[in-house]
Amino acid sequence: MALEISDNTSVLVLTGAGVSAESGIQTFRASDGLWEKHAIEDVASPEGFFRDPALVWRFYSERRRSVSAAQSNAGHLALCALEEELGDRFLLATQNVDGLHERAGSKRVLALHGRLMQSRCSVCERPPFDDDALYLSALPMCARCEERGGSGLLRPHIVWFGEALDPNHLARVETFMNKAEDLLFLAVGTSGHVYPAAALVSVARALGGRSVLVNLDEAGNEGEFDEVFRGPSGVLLPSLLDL
Ligand code: BV8
Repeated sequence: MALEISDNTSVLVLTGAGVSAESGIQTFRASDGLWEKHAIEDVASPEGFFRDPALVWRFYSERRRSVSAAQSNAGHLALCALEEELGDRFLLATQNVDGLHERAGSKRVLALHGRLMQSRCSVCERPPFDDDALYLSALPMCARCEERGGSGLLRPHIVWFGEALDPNHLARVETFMNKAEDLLFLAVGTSGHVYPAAALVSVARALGGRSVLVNLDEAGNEGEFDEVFRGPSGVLLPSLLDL
């Protein structure tokens, strides 16, 4: 049942919350998912942040707390082993903000939707910085703005709905796919609802690439994939990647 990966195959992997589910991290759209308790627009949009920054910081602080206690799982490790084998014929674009791919050892990772363990200032152009602090009561303010006599609220370094993804990330994905002799697009643990990530399968197909989905339930863009393997990524990936 292993995927066909030959010496001229380039593998672009797109992961979503499902690949971290076996690490105990809640997904978004499951019945007990993260969005169940919070309306998306209230906690994952710039409007929601400016309306109630304390609520948003509580939401992201709770996620920082659970991610800090989490361990990478066999699905993360299988993708590390594939990267080891393929080198620059491997690229991992993740929608996850939990950093568990890097913690497992993945190097060639694009964090399309940002990083939970980084903050940035919502006012000045100070670059994002590592920050695993929990802000459950006082709102974090930017020290650099204060030095300049201003005031800037810190925000999680996350791409919220209605915000653009990093154009460099999208350019790297496009270049990788265009350069591939034999392209395999592998999506893992994503419901295929969020764009532009959910459109990558169509780009891969348009370039003549093969497309495979590994997912526990049916995904919104499932019909776009050549092959679908139903089940947990921590179980399926090691055998599909024949590691
Ligand atoms: C943008 C940060 C434009 C929050 C997130 C067309 C083109 C462009 C944009 C749009 C478009 N159509 C609509 C839009 C707007 C919007 C969008 O896509 N809306 C959707 C809801 C319709 N897109 C945007 O706003 C994007 N921005 O394009 O802006 C622009 C351009 C220029 C200038 C200005 C603006 C921004 C999108 C990013 C939003 N931020 N995250 C946070 O993480 O806190 S999205 C959020 O959803 C998470 O990042 C998450 O990763 C992502 C996708 O969810 P999934 O990862 O798929 O998780 P989900 O729970 O849904 O599914 C999990 C799956 O795993 C399930 O299917 C389950 O079966 C499976 N599973 C569970 N366990 C396992 C498993 N599988 C395997 N093994 C298991 N064990």
